Amino acid sequence: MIQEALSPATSVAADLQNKIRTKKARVGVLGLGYVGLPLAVEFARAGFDVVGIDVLQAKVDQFNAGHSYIKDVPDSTFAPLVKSGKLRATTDFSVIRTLDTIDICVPTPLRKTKDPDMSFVVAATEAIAQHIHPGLLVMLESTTYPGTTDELLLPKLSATGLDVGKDFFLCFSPERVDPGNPKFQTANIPKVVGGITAACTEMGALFYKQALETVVPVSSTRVAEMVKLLENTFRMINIGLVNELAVMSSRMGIDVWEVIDAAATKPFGFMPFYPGPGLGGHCIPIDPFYLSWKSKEAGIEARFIELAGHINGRMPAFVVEKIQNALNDARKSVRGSKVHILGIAYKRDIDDVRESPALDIMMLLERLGAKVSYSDPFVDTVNLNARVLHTQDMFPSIATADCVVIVTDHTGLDYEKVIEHSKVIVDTRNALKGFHSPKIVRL
Ligand code: SAJ
Repeated sequence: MIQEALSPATSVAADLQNKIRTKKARVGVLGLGYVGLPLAVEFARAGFDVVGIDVLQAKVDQFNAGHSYIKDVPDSTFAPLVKSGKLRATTDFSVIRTLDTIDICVPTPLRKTKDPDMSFVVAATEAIAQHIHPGLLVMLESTTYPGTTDELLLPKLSATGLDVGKDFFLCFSPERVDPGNPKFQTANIPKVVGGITAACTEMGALFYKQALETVVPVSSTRVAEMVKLLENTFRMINIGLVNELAVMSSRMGIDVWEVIDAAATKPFGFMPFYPGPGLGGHCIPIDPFYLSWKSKEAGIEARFIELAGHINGRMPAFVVEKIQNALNDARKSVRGSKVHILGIAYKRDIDDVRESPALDIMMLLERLGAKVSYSDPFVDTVNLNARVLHTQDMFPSIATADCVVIVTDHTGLDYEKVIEHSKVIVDTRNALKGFHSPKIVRL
């Protein structure tokens, strides 16, 4: 039981535990994006008073007007919580003085030089240090390199004179939000949590248990930080493997999609990944480089990650090569040809274009002199080479294009009609699985 684990001297801990158990703890979430907003909602739904903190006044205003800007949280859930007063937002960080817990859910992007940009985490930590008080539970959720919590956050928070594990509690708990996932959302995704001390871990686990279905305590913040990096590096490496297999199979005249489908019949010891035009999103192409950056500091070269990054990074060029060959077979040069891209979001059925390989493909095509256009039902406009492109009506664009390229396989498109109206179509996602036509060029 938690009680035995804490010495009587930590009445601060006992008091905080009690507030958490009785749901009287005042919960804070710093950073109201696709991680923070759903987390705030879960704790408000569990009965806590929750304050969201964000630096963007526009976000705070929308939040307080009861409008959820996160697709996974419908207004029908969100608005009543705001209306009831259980959920509110502010840009005023001094509210931290009144809080009992605070979750940091701010971005951890990569700089162009592929090293971590910790500026958002540092700013959040410094704000918390400014308003910290005895009895505060601090949890970092942003994906980061192992060592961040103990090397970056702990010194800043301890410099206030408070003792970690006694006066305040500090944990890392990786966010595992998968935007748009119909089956797994914040409440039912198992929650890993590791603290600086055992008392911290137990406090963090007690906290998350109040609102989330499954909590997985681990022995330290570094273990918890590494868990998330393993999860996403696993994906990135395996996607790199099948992308390399796709390039090999293309040269050997083998249908890589058929190979993977047949391998996936193995009922154990195999998990299918699929080749594609490259790696997009704000997790998979980014997170593994947090690990390789940190491992370099430990004198170890993360060769798997670097190699997979190279292979995945080359896929847009491989797709353009396929397009060039398809046009060549039609006795057309890329220069002057009209190439129409179907789908530019980084994965199907979402509107996010961050790191999308479609943008790389379009830039490469323009550099070769092609006239590029796109249709994407989820993405109205996109910035390309300092220009704003708008999504075009699909079928009129396809009819006049010299080559159509499926880069994102959004569901619900009439692919049979797409084939019918295309002169030639490069399919980078096997969206045309089961269709047979000489017009189709598969990855
Ligand atoms: N991709 C492939 N082949 C695959 C799978 C993905 O080329 O077999 C591409 C996608 O098209 C996309 C990129 O990789 O461009 C990333 O796709 P993803 O399916 O990994 O989706 P993400 O980036 O939204 O990853 C998130 C992650 N969630 C968190 O970090 C909390 C990841 O851990 C999830 O496993 C993933 O969603 C998921 O399963 O959907």
